Amino acid sequence: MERTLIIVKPDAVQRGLIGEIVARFERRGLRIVGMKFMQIDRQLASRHYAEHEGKGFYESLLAYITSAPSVVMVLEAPNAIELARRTIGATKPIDSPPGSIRGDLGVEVGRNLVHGSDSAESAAREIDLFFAPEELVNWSRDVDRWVFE
Ligand code: D4T
Repeated sequence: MERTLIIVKPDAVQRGLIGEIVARFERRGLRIVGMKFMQIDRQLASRHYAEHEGKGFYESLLAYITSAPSVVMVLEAPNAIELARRTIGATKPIDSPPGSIRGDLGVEVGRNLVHGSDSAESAAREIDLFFAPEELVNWSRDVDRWVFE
């Protein structure tokens, strides 16, 4: 089992797309083990995006992610990180195939709707950043044997 951190970003929340986006991960078969509605503050945003500090888009990235509430989730499945990345699409919506979240719903890189961890190291760091251990629920679904081999 692998875990990944997903952020349904402020543009998606403002556009009323929380349900649409969560449903795509749910339908695919990823198991939700944590979820909360929160407004990300600048300190948390700068820790999350530390690797981009100093880049040209850094300030607008922080302004965007802190501009309105987000939904933050931890999802679980075998290969959850790659599954979620492919469900999300490429960083730029224009490079994202139809069928992906960004390919179906997005236009610009600075309004790309959703974040997903890009490696096992990032996932561990990001999950720890956004969730206390007791906020994550270890459980199994009755349907799991029809989704996981
Ligand atoms: P996130 O991290 O938001 O899921 O996006 P990605 O994992 O797909 O892409 P990333 O880390 O390379 O970029 C983080 C974030 O910065 C924005 N961005 C990126 C931007 O506004 N302009 C740019 O040129 C790039 C490369 C979009 C996502």
